[in-house]
Amino acid sequence: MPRLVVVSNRVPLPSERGPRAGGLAVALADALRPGSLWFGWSGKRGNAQEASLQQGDGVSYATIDLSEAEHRGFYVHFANGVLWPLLHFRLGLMTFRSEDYAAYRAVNRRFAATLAPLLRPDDLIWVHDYHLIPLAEELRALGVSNRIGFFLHTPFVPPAIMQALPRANELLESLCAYDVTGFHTAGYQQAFLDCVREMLGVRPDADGRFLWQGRPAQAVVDPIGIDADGFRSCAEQAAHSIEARQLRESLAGRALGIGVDRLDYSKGLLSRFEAIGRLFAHYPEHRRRVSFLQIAARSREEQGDYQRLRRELDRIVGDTNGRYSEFDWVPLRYMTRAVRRTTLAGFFRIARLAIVTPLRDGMNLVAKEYVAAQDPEDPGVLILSRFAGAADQMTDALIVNPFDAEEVAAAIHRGLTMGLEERQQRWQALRDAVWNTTAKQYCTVFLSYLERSPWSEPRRLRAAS
Ligand code: GDG
Repeated sequence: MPRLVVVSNRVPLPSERGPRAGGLAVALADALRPGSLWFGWSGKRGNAQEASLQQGDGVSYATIDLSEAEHRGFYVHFANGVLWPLLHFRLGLMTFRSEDYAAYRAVNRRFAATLAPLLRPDDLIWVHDYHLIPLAEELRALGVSNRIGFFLHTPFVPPAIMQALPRANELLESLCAYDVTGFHTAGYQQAFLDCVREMLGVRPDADGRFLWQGRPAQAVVDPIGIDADGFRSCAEQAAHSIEARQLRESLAGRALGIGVDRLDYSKGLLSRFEAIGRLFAHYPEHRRRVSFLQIAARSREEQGDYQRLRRELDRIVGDTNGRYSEFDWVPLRYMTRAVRRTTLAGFFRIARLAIVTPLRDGMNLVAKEYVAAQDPEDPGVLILSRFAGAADQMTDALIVNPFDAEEVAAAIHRGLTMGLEERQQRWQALRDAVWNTTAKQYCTVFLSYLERSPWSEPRRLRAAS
């Protein structure tokens, strides 16, 4: 069996797994068989040039530090200041500077130069996310001929948006250097194929395959999921934890509505809070009967857009609470600290509804975690943005337009007043969706595409296209 080499910008080192443990580490747990290698940034800033090695659970971790300048140009300015807003349809927040783009390409080149000597000829290489789009091209330039796959965790944008990015063609060409490129939804795959067709003149077939510079490439759909069984049993236990008991007591019999998101403009927190205000304005019967808890762990604090968002959120939370609070009831509890994953699972189980209303989101795992955590006898209601990738599969949620605060307020009202039978029916359908596309399946599907990629048979594909 070939060795799996995972590459991601940030490596979740076993020595430093804190309260945020989860995300990619959980999603890839099954694929990371003993002997696998995970390569990427250590999260530290420094000038050491060599990779530092660490072992944990049979997996090897090789990380490099980024210099201050690399961190600023590659990570803060280009990856998070250009690609993140672009891929979330927020062109107005995109600030392109050619020197940041140069830093982005240079860091990818450095990743490739440090990784290449660690590779074996039959390794399967799986690269994650928008920080590392040029990595395969850089590895190929060093003579690496292994199969290399790429998975994009964000949405992909149609040509009309992609064309706003200076040097967009170069980045599209870089993506074409991968054997397999994976997306969460058919819509993102289609947008990518439209871009390569219109902007690079490529002619993909019905299975998303095409030839690029004589090499076959394929765009595939592979929705990410969670360890649903694991999360369910975690939630069952955590519902009896001290934190869950304290939360329940503090509610004094009121319903709980929960939101859990990184503090990010893509997550739609401002319009969510606006909708909560409108709920109390238009449906006053819910005053004193429901409390909302928003956990919004701070992220990317070095970015001005995130600092501004935080100030705006502070203001709207203060405004909503000032307007509707009673001396013994606060409508909106808001914390910007991360909580432990088990605590979160227990909170999900207690919550009568979850509000997952990103303005754009590649998938959104919180929606899946909330469903997995529910008590089948008395499940809660999921309110889900139509612009989350998860909405493709979770069609039995209350699907809303997150830009429409009135519609979201009406959905919250509907969720809070929904009868047990409808809640159970909806939850059963959602449960099927969550258990049909688990983390394990996500890995199996991607790796089987990569293992089957026809890179050694270019002539056959050329004849077919
Ligand atoms: C990107 C894409 C795509 C959140 N707060 C805390 C905490 N979390 C956990 C959640 C969930 C994860 O973090 C967040 O995942 P999401 O999928 O919701 O969003 P992104 O971080 O933006 O992830 C997204 C994902 O990649 C995977 O492909 O779904 O669309 O944007 O697991 O529970 N965990 C803990 N404390 C917190 O305070 N422990």
